[in-house]
Amino acid sequence: MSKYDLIIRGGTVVTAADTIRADVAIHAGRIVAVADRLSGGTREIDAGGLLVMPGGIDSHVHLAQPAFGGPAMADDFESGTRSAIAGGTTTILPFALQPRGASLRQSVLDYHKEADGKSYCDYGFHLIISDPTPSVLGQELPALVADGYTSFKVFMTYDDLVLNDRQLLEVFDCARDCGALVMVHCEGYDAIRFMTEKLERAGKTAPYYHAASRPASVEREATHRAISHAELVEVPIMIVHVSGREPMEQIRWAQQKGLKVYGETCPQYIALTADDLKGLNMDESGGKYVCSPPPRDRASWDAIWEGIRTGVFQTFSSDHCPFFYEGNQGKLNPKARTSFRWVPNGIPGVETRLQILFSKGVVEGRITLNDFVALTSTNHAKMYGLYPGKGSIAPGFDADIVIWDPNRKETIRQELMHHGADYTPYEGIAVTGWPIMTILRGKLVAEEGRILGTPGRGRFLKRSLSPFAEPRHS
Ligand code: DUC
Ligand code: ZN
Ligand code: ZN
Repeated sequence: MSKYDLIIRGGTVVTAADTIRADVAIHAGRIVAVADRLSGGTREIDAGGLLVMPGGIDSHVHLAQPAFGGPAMADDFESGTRSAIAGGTTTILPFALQPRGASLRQSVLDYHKEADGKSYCDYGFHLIISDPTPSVLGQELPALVADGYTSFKVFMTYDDLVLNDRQLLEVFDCARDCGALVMVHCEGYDAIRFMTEKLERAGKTAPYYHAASRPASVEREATHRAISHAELVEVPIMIVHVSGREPMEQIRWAQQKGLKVYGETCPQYIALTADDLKGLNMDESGGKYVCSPPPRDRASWDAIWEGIRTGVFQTFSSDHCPFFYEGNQGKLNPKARTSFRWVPNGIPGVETRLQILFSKGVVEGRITLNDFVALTSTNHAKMYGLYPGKGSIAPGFDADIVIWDPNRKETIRQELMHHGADYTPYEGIAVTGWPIMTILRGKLVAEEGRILGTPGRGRFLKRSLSPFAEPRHS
């Protein structure tokens, strides 16, 4: 009988720390050996000339979420996780959103129903707290954190989600008490409302004005406010989807003060600009790029790279939040044509996250291979209570692996995608570096765009408390 189920032979194994030529042996879904020359596998994969990296972990994904005030999402758990594995990602952390007035526990159960039996990759849930009542903060949230939902997101904007300052403080305080990590969407509600109404009064309703309605100052102000509240309560926070210099500098300032403030950024902030929202002659095709915070400009790309290179950002996530472009559920729905404010807010990206960072980061010489692994996998596992177990290639870790061709040139296009959306906002972007095989707990689940896994193979992950959520003074 063979000693191992699978040996990945002859590749270059890359972790957040090391780059080595080695074979990887897998047994019963786990990595059991990484060594110069291994033998005794039932099956072998020749990875000569290829990189062998931890499968991507995408800690910011929205699936089957009743839209930010609008139509149904383009991805359920089946299509969204299919897209993830096709792109080399083996674990995602989507959100379980609490609608106002609803029980948090019931909301979590509802999302489990959406995901159970449908997922191609492993998944956990962050919570979204929209209604921090005394019973939510006193009972439901601490119980859910104890049950393995150890992080949650709060919003400083959107009619249905926004928390006021007092509520933010209450929620931060609760997170501190139960050891959860808080993710904060930093854009100021009142400023956006003010700008939106002013633009609409001036007839400026095309998708492009979405960006004008929430400029960098709005994100900077909210970032600073969130940091100040977190400082008051002495709770660590993660500022998600940072779009450019001004919020990046707020996070850096906080980190230099010694506060536990972390940062996440996303492909749209190094690959898209607000000009994409103009579409052709300011027509509705700009709606394809409507997401929040909006993409800014090329100088912002440079600021994001500065933040990535200097360690201001720990995670690079997709913020996959897919909507159709065409049709009544899409970005072109009749109401959305009346004003940018009704365009469903979000873009797909779980399948193209790795390629964009690899190409613009590693191939263009901005980051190392090890940085790439840290930013796309290891740091997500560490930040959100999945480490050890996920996020590296070493004995004892789940055999979640992407085998990657660093030289393969491709152009991102919709026909290559496996998501439910009818477009990709990254259409036409040329990249170098592409996933060849995706392995989930030892099983080959995607190869060269072909899906070999099955829905339901992905497991729910109960997560530990994050060491990054421990208060500074504890
Ligand atoms: N925030 C997200 O995290 N995703 C999509 C839209 C938004 O506002
Ligand atoms: Zn957000
Ligand atoms: Zn998001």
